[in-house]
Amino acid sequence: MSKPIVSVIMGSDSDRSAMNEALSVLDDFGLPHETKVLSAHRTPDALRDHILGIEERGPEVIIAGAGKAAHLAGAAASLTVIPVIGVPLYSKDFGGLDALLSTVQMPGGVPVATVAVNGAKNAALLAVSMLGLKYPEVQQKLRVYRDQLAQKAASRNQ
Ligand code: RP5
Repeated sequence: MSKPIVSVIMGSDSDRSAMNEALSVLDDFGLPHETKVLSAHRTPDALRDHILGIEERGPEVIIAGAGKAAHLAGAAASLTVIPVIGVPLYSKDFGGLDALLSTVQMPGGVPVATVAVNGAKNAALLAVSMLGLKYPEVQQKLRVYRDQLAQKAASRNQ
């Protein structure tokens, strides 16, 4: 795998630190990814071009993180049939509840798989899980990861 297999987009440069958790998981699993700051509100044309080009570039899953009136994941989902995982991001006024509702409350027909507020790590793990259906080596790495999680939890009881 050398072409990007996951496309990670975020609404603002200020989202980078929260979204880095997703990039770090993708790196750990050896999944090539592309990253771009794109906004449903500030750069709608660039977002559209980016999403419409995705099938040609290679990504098979999109992770979209945004805060406040977080329409990025939904707007991306409206432009492609590739699965979109939305990451609602924390902001101080409403603690991320605004972004959670904006991301998760999609109208019937255009779903966004939404993780918890600031759940970029889980978004990447969900992408890994989806890709594992197609790539056995990825699924195997996920099994090992889960085994390690279980062992770590069990070791705390010893
Ligand atoms: C959203 O507004 C972004 O995803 C970000 O979480 C939030 C604030 O953006 P900035 O004003 O910091 O650029 O669109």
